[in-house]
Amino acid sequence: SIPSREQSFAHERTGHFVQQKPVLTNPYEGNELIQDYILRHCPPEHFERVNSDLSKCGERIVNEVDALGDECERVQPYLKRTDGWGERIDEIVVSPAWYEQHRVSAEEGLIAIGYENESGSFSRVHQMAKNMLTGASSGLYNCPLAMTDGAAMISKSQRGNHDFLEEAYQNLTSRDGAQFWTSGQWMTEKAGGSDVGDATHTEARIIDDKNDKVTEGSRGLSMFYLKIRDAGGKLNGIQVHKLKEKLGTKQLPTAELILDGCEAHLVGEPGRGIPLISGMLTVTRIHNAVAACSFMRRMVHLARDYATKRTAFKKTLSNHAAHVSTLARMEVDVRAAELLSLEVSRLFGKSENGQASKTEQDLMRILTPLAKAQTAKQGMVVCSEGLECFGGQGYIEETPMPRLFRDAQVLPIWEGTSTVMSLDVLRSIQKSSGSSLQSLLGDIQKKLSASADSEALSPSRNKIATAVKDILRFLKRVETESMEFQLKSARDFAFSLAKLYQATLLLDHAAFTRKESDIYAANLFAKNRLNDLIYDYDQASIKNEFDLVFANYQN
Ligand code: UCC
Ligand code: FAD
Repeated sequence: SIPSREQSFAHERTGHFVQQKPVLTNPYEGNELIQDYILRHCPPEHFERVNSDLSKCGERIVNEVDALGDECERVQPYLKRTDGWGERIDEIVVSPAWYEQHRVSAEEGLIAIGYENESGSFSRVHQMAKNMLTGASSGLYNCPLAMTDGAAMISKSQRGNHDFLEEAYQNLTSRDGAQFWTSGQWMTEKAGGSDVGDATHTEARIIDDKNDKVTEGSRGLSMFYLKIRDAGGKLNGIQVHKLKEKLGTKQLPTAELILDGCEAHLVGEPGRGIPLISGMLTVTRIHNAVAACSFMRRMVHLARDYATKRTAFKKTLSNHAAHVSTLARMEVDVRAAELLSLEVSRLFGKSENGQASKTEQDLMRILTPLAKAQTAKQGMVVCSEGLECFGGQGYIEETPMPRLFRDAQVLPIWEGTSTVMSLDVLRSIQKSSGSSLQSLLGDIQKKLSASADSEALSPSRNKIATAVKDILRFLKRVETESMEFQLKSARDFAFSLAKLYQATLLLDHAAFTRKESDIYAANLFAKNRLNDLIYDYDQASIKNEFDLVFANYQN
């Protein structure tokens, strides 16, 4: 008889195994640190409103926003150069989900909260905490929102001098999706983005003015306000040269533009563009830190859930101490980043409302570049480690992990690279004749003393006290060194200060909550992260490092 198919062939069996997915749950309800921070700092009369707004937003993220964010990644923007008849239109086409993110952002008041000022100076914490929750689900809409916030802040402060900014201010801060505007921030030209003074080639001319002298360098830069389209809907002298192909941020169109015959209005004084835009950069750099927290927290949130669902070697990952230890280190880094970002937001709110003391203003100035640089680097590390926590699944494109990983990589680059931020830390110290640094060190001492009654926190306190002594010793020596030496050490110095301050915030937070997990987090961060502070070199290292890098280099 003829053998059956079953008997003749060996059949491959794929089995029925399907891995259970990690699930996103309400990101506010799942984040005790943000809740405790709000409990501590929110004026009691505003607490219920802020708390329930964040909780409701957390539900909306799970039920609506996160899926829109996924769609923004799937349906990416493209440039439509001409219409069907060949007329040049330079239209950047984005997904419907991108427009939905616009509506949601307006309705949730992701910009408006900072300007309605309902909770007074605490409104900025409320706003930034909300952006921290939504960011990872926003399909990178948090990028235009950051720049919108910067533009809203400038419009608010300058609208008394320029009538045309009133309309902008009203629209940039609207809660109505149809009225809400977003803004870009155009500083970088093809020649570069760090040294803006040298790299800017676009020239502005006053209409009918015959004087065409141009001032070179950053003293020749001014700020302008322009609308993208005229009343008839035509582009305002703007050509979209191309959309960039990027490693990440694929949801977000990034274009090279040519401004030719573009009508723009001068804002502020001619030649004062850099100092004026610096205020805007403060806002966008805080958003950058907030975005880093959002991406990291999402990785940890999903990795924690996955650890309870994925089994290897007969146990869930949550029962493998080595895996939990990896998660714990990520958790501590995220907490440190969240505390630093919330603290800068709190100081920013106080400073805007005229309630910041001199010390708080100093802190705000020096902590902004420190927070931008440090959280961006932490974001990359945590998103990379987080991806690995899912094993091969972390590498699968349809999951959120590759997107978070790619998008985190931009955070140290745009809004000023890590080195540019470190130089800004030095600028803040020099401009304040040392006062910003003294305020920072003074605040650390204050927080050390305030926690003195907690024996459980002594490991963290001792580590911080030793690191402060080392930094003071280094600063004493630096005074006698060359400018080149100071610039060389700026970056390591900035990261050391940032970690030191993060350790201090964790200590201070634990001293407030007295929760065992917070105490453990403070001690663990101090133990792991204050060990590798490197800022102490000698002058010879400049030449030694040059020789090391360029050994055998031939061009
Ligand atoms: O990348 C961009 C957008 C990306 C998307 C945004 C998303 C955000 C988060 C979303 C997450 C998903 S927009 C491009 C960003 N570009 C930058 O950040 C530029 C980086 N380069 C710098 O920051 C440089 O340090 C420059 C351009 C500021 C250097 O310019 P100068 O002119 O050489 O610097 P000076 O001479 O030191 O400073 C000129 C003046 C001084 O004031 P005066 O004239 O009164 O003495 C400085 O004190 O500007 C003042 N100044 C500042 N003031 C400079 N920096 C600051 C500051 N940070 N704060 C206050
Ligand atoms: P460079 O300045 O060439 O930096 C190269 C390296 O040199 C870096 O490691 C840097 O740290 C180092 N370096 C530079 N100066 C010094 C120094 N003095 N000492 C020591 N080291 C130094 N710009 C906008 O204006 N608007 C936008 O909307 C915008 N969107 C962007 C979107 C994306 C996805 C990206 C990637 C960039 C965007 N940018 C935008 C530009 C961005 O702000 C710049 O790329 C960034 O500021 C860095 O400038 P650069 O590319 O010229 O790098």
